[in-house]
Amino acid sequence: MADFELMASMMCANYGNLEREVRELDEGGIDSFHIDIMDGRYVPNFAMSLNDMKFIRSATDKPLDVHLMVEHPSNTVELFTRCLKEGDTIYIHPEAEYHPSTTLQKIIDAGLTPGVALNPGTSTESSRMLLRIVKRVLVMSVNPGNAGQMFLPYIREKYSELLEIKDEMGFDIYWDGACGADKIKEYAPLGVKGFVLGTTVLFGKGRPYGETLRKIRNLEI
Ligand code: S6P
Ligand code: MG
Repeated sequence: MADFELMASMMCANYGNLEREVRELDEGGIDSFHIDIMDGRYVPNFAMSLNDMKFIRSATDKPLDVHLMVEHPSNTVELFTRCLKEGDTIYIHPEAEYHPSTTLQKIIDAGLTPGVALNPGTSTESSRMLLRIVKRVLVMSVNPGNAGQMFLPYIREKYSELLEIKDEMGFDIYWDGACGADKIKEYAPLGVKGFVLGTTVLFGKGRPYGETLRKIRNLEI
């Protein structure tokens, strides 16, 4: 089995004690923290804030994986880049931007890892040129905006297309949305590099995070 990364979808965490959540995930072996930023315009929801992100950045040394679901991220991306460090990633949605490659360049110039997030309805072809610039492609398996949604099976075709071209174009593929152990078992061996874990498998299960993460890594659930 190929190595794969597990990232925690922090919008699903218990905000009654965010510090404890970060510590338990960190000590439990999470690889990185996925931060969903929503503006109520690009998606019909508000999720985490810049302040939540800053707090998590200060509470762990592990990488942050920042998913910007905002209109025109070029207007605000520096608010995020200046709080992050090398090894952290920022994803933008190409259709939320007039000039996505300019915004990606800002992320690169800040010394961070650039990524694009592709919605279920966004084709590989429409973002093809950007795939040469980015290091990571976050493939949405649900429409952006909420946790706890159903997996959309038609996105399987996009995974197949991206797996074909990832090595030549130089990016890694990450899974976001409705990710269960079944998807990891199927897609990690095919070359999907990392998986965002939310309510489907990690949060709200009444089980210590470390135990869930160990079982997923050992493919026991
Ligand atoms: C959705 C967001 C995702 C969710 C994740 C939650 O807009 O980008 O990162 O937080 O999908 O996981 P689950 O297992 O509840 O779908
Ligand atoms: Mg996300």
